[in-house]
Amino acid sequence: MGDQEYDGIWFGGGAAGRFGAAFLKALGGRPLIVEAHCLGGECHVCRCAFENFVADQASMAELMRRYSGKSWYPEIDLSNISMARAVETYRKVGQKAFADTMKHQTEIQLGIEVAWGEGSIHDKNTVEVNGKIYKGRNLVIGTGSRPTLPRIPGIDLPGVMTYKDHPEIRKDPKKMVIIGGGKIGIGKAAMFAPFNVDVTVLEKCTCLPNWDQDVRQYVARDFKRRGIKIFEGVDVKEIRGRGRVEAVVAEVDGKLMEFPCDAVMVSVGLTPNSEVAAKLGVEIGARNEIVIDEGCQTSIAGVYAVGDVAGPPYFMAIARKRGMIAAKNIMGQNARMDDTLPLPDHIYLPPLEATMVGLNEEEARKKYGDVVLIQVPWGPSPRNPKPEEYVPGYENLGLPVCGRMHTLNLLYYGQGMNGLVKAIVEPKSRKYVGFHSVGDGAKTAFQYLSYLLKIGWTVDQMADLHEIFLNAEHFIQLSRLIAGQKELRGFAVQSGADRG
Ligand code: COM
Repeated sequence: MGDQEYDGIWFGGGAAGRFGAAFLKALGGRPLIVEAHCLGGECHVCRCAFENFVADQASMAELMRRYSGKSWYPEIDLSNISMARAVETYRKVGQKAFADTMKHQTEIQLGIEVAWGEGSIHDKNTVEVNGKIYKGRNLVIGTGSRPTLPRIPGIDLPGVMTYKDHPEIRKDPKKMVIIGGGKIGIGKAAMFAPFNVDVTVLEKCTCLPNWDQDVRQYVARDFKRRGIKIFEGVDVKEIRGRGRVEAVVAEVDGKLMEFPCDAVMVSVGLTPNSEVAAKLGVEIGARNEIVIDEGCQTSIAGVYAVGDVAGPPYFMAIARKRGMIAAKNIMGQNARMDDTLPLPDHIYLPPLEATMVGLNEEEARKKYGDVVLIQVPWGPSPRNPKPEEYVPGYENLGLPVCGRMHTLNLLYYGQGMNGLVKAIVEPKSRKYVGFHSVGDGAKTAFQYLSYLLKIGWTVDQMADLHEIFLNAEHFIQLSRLIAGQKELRGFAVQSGADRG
């Protein structure tokens, strides 16, 4: 290897490129990152970090609305709250601060070389940036993905946006239509609604199709209560407007309907940015992704693809892990993606959030027949509970959400606003097969629950852990309540009732 040659040129300094390059360096290799905009990719600009910020602001707004004038809270006037002002704060400080951190961490702390500028790939060993040629033994493409834009008339009208435009909002929408009820669309609906935005979600098939039925039902009820409308089985025909979006026209139950709006958020999926690699002749798949093997190697030796550009799952952890795997392989190891580790998933539902890992109940019943549910709330709900009212005789209804602010959800006891906890267990082996939660703060636990699923963690092992009570997900204490059962049947066997 010549002096000027890198072990790996990472084309794109997003999550996959940054973590991959860091790993390569840690293994003794010499990486170069080529990046035009900012290290860390879209995360802090308009995705994970940004969404986390917005969801947090939306949670505050929603809780203020709920608590206004109740218990010890004063009446709070929310008529002037503004999503545009919230994102302005992020734009002014958050985006820049995160960008600085990424730059400092990468270039100074880790000493990784970065060629700043729009690069072009000449061949698999040669990249040009600002007229300078860089040579590498390996090329790693990590150019990310972009929101998929369906071919609908009017898609280019001002006022039509995607997640990328969310931080750029300068004026609050009044009526927003969200096209697509996946995790991004549902999350955006829950983020905009607390800011006095009238939100309608139009979904072609079913919202959140892979999620557990109880979580989906929770979201449906919660949205209904909050006035967020959901239409499923909808075929969007057109976005209408003279010079700016004014309505979405869609076929619903065989009838054409018009949904007036002043903003449209399109969230129908992601398309990998693979065009940059086309001239190398790497295989491109049906989703426009660069096809890779389990070692992140493309169809051409010495060319790797990492992160979203290599197709789903589009998940930060996968992007970073793909980067790490490519780095190991460049350094002569034989690293493979471990697909035995279940991938958790998460949706922002301010003031709460939903998290899952493993099988949902339907999948678990299909696979194992009978399953045991460790679940709260569990059993019937009171008919017409009123705020600030205790309804006697209903166990568990106030339990799931025990985060700091949410303890005041006691005001809404029995009203189905406190989230849910659900673990699914295969009774013969006593092993968990899935965990689900709607709550606040539980996602941290799911990072580790994923590994417990992989190693076949049992109810009995869970009952041996040390919970820090009160906690965000309750799996330890709820499991302990039934772990003594010789033949595992859940709560029903103890109460004598069969309500599970
Ligand atoms: C986080 C992006 S903002 S990265 O994964 O740390 O590069």
